[in-house]
Amino acid sequence: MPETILTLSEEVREALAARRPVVALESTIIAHGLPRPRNLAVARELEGLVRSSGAVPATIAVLDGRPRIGLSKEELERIATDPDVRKLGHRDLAPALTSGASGATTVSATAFLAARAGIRVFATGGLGGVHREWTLTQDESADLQLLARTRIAVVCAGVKSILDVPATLQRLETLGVGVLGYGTDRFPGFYLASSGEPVDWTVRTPREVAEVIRTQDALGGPDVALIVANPVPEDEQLDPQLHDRALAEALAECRERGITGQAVTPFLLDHLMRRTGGASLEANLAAVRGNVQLAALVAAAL
Ligand code: PSU
Ligand code: MN
Repeated sequence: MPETILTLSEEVREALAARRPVVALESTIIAHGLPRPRNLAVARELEGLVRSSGAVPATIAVLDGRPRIGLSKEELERIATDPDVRKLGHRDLAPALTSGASGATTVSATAFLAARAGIRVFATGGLGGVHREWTLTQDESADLQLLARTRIAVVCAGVKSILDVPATLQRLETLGVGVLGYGTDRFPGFYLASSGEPVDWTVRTPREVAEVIRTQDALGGPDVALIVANPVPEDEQLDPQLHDRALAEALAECRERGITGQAVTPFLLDHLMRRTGGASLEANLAAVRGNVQLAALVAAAL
């Protein structure tokens, strides 16, 4: 993609040219996944954690119709505070660019743009996936299909527990997306250290993850993502019983209010946060912090 379409910050461009470690970060979690004004503090904190772990952060968003890879302080602030910032999946990019819109990028749009910019490692909280009641709504996040066509390693705490986790794991298998458990043989449960579902492959160090990425590159074959599933530390997870209660309520309310489409994920995340007295937010943040740090170490090991 020509640079006239993709705008890299000077820092990111220099780091990539010098083959220094770079970690892509998504912006939907900032604009639509976290409450204000905490979201801006978190956005800055995550960039700081990437730096202190030895890599350059590249937060990705679309501003005034231009995809930005790496944001200035002011641009990050805009994403966190401007109420008109939209939520952009990868299918939204062309119309957003054409109309000069501004938007935060989801996992699908971020992974797409990061790969175009030549970034190999991406950190987020939890991936989108197959929603519960999929048979009624056909709601499956575009994250999965995009990751099935994009060569990038995504460090995440599993998929959001608001989803149908076994169905999502099955879909990842069907799509041929590799999943590594980091220090665990259980797939993480986003707010919870474990979803209870098994993973087939366990790795224990950033170097091992980097070796799998290198082997994938050496092997060639279709461009496909590698998911590095990194659990939230058990002492920082949400109380599992509180989680199950609050989630059942949130799902019921979502159904009663007839919320659909892009609004579903932000609604459920926000409802859970209020219902758990903020505890789900703390677990979410603990997971994301761990992920950005691990992603930086993996990028450095690469
Ligand atoms: N993880 C979080 N908070 C979020 C998201 C993920 O901790 O807000 C966002 C990601 O950007 C992900 C999106 O790509 O939710 C999925 O939304 P949907 O289900 O509408 O595809
Ligand atoms: Mn959806």
